[in-house]
Amino acid sequence: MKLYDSAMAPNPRRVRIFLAEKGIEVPTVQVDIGSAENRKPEFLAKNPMGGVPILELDDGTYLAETVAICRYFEAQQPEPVLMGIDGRDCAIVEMWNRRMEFEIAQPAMMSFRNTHDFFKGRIPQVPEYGAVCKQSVLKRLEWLDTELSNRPFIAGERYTIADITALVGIDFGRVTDIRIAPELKNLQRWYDAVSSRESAKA
Ligand SMILES: N[C@@H](CCC(=O)N[C@@H](CS)C(=O)NCC(=O)O)C(=O)O
Repeated sequence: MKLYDSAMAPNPRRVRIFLAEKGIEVPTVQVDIGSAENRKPEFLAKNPMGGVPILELDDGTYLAETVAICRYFEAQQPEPVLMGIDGRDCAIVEMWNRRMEFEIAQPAMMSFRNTHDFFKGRIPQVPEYGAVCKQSVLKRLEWLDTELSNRPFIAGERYTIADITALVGIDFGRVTDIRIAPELKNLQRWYDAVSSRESAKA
């Protein structure tokens, strides 16, 4: 088994944190997205979408999509449970993880992709869209602060994949100056707790 990883990129970090929480070690191959290695035919043969992470299984299967890779490891090693304990709980965790993807992590990445020199000439950039995404994340952080007034973690009483997605999205937002405003005390309390876990170093 091999994880195609990229040290600076947010989605691979989500998988690395997930693995660290489970105490699973997987050999990694660094993909240099700076030199667009992920857009070369050899990589596209593994993942036609051209994104990292990818997990190569021992039977030669390539799994792409961060959540699909996490789902694989959750099934292989359920403890500690990060994606829900029963049907109801799995649905709640999924609801929150999707919200963290769609409302925080994805727009933070879009803010970067549409405004940063890194992607100039690689993808069509619409800087105005990047600016809208940034403002949208900032509004959603205010909302998340109110949600976190009555529970320790994003999806409830336990740390889950939704916390990983939100943490990585917020950390990545720093590249385009997305920050937790000082008045968002609940969010800051949550951020301090999740970012001080050993797994956050992954
Ligand atoms: N939907 C995919 C997104 C994968 C993705 O976009 N990965 C980024 C890194 S965070 C990437 O490979 N970027 C380089 C590029 O698009 O050229 C997932 O959830 O894993």
